[in-house]
Amino acid sequence: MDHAADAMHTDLMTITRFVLNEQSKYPESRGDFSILLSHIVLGCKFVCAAVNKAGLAKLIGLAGETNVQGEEQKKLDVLSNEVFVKALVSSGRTCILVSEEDEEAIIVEPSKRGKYCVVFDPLDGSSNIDCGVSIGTIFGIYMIKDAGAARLEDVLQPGKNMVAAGYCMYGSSCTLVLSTGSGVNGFTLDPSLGEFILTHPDIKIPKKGKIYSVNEGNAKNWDGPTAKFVEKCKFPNDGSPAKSLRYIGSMVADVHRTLLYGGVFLYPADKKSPNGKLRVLYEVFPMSFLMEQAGGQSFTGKERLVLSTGSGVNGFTLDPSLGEFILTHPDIKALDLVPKKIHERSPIFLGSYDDVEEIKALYAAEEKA
Ligand code: AFP
Repeated sequence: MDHAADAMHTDLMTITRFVLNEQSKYPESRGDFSILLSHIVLGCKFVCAAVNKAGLAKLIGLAGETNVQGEEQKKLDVLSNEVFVKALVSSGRTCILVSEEDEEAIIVEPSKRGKYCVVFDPLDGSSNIDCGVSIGTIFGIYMIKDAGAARLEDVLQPGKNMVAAGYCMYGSSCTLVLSTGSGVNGFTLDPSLGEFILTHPDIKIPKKGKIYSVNEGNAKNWDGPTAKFVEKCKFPNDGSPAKSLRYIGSMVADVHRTLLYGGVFLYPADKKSPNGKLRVLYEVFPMSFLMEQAGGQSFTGKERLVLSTGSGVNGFTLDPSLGEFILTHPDIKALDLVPKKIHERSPIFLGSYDDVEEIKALYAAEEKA
């Protein structure tokens, strides 16, 4: 009998045990984060069950409302949002919530407040629900010092200030991928136990990938660097093989594949949508955080412009002899972006380190030209 394999099957690392282990490394910790996470996990389990039952329970269909982006809301979006908001508020560990489905941020009433701000998309990719494609929940967590004085500005922070980020994918299996700032780990829901079990420890994205993932239907409106990059994926001029195209149109599923197999996911700016489509706080930041933690990188393509005001983090250095700010850091990361509005959008290029490096070089070349 293979006792080592047997031990693996009987000594289960659940997500709760994993987070408690992490917590024990910080003796001053009071367990607030573990409690918050257990409420997020509960929300994910609930949504997973609802997604699985959707066809049967006739949950699919319009709820008769549109969300703040003017998109049609489905019943499952409404339900998922309610579940997460209630789970997060009842944890007693949150003070500000920003949801893709709610126009305004929710400021938690003082008696239920804790020190964490959670930004989330309760059901991303919901236009795919009707055909059973993988969809997911995305979340990012900030921590503030004084929960009593919580203000909206507390969530308008760069993504690098997040203390944790993750997503849960409702697909052929239900997988929760989490980073608390020291690597990325993946947990799969064992339906018979009702527990997320560590199945993908210490995920590292391949340094270079063989896949690119983009909505090519927007190609006629792309800017030069995006068009050049995609052309190079298809017709490489350095002797390397052409990349494969994979695009689901559900960010969690596309990013999950990118994280595990390598390659690059892009939702660039185009002439019709100069800021791209994806939202900074609850799509771009959490996914960028995970990518960086897994050894990849993330770039917005236009960070230099956003940051050229000289406030906060930027890529310009004053040359005193010229009296001019010179571009010195053309590769500022997506996580440096400082959002001004809670539902702000940004272009995004994320994935394997070398692939994103190529995109950055194309933007830097255009900047120079
Ligand atoms: P929906 O939630 O409306 O399905 O949008 C999904 C999404 O926000 C993100 O998950 C995808 O990556 C992206 O939009 C797909 O957008 P396109 O349909 O324009 O390619």
